[in-house]
Amino acid sequence: ANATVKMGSDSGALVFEPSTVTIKAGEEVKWVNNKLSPHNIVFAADGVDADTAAKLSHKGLAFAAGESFTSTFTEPGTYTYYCEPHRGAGMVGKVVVD
Ligand SMILES: [Cu+2]
Repeated sequence: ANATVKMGSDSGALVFEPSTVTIKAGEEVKWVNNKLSPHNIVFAADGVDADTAAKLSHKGLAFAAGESFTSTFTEPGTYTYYCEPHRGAGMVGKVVVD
């Protein structure tokens, strides 16, 4: 993967770390389950069409530490996502594709 994001910080905060990653078109992001599971990845359809958002999302919950998801981003843009169980706690992130 060209960027790796931890789901849950090492210190046990409900965040994606880092919360923003920047990649180039055609590159891949990997999310690795870390602390305070379960987590998932849901892309918002804001500025991205719903089909693309659905394709990038991984709605199945990851429970085990070390479990991971990957998505490849083919189009430049800013993609926002959240963790469904922890959205209210502020577990949100962004992928910037140059
Ligand atoms: Cu979460």
